Amino acid sequence: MEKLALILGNKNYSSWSMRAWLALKRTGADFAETVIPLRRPETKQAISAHSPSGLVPVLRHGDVVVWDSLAISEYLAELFPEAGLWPEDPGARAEARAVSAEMHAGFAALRRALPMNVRARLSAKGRNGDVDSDIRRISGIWETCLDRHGGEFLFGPFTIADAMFAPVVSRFRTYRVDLPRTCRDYADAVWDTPEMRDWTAAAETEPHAIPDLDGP
Ligand SMILES: N[C@@H](CCC(=O)N[C@@H](CS)C(=O)NCC(=O)O)C(=O)O
Repeated sequence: MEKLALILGNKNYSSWSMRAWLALKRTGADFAETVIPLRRPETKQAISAHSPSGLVPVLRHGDVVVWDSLAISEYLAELFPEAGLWPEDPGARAEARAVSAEMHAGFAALRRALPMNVRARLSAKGRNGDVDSDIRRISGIWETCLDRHGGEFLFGPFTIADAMFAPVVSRFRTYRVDLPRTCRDYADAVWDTPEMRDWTAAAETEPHAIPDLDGP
């Protein structure tokens, strides 16, 4: 098989990159990774050398180029069926796709007010009613999935749906968001996966800071 290469933004700040990277790690496949620091003078040109949309993450696999986190995850699920990246049951799989799509397309208020910053602990300055309603909806999704399908993760074993919500898990830690008990346990389980630990360890020591996102 051609070697897989994933092009990412900073591990500390790039929430979309985290999703694709976690999905790829779960396949167990060998891959090369390139981190492009975001918000620097050379960023745009560096990303455009790989990505038709000018955004990361991008997966390259021979002639195939996939430049969106959810599309990358779908591609990996097809390439590595044995990795169980989606639930086996068609109904559960449809639900996992629905919550993943909801995360992919939604929660703009939360994203704006609580940007991902893995290594920081900050106060949530821009938290308002819209952010609270995003937090309630996300907690509701987690509770419903855990109740209907869960073991440790939303659909039992770790799937793409968990990778899609992993940056939210990090945001909730950074901004010390209070959660119902079940959601707290779920968030801890995601945070404690070996893949997430690898990612957060790399984020801790990454040299490139974005001062605007680091708070006062
Ligand atoms: N829908 C895209 C969104 C990707 C995205 O917005 N990526 C951000 C980084 S997290 C980016 O590339 N920004 C370009 C820049 O900051 O120059 C996906 O799911 O991959």
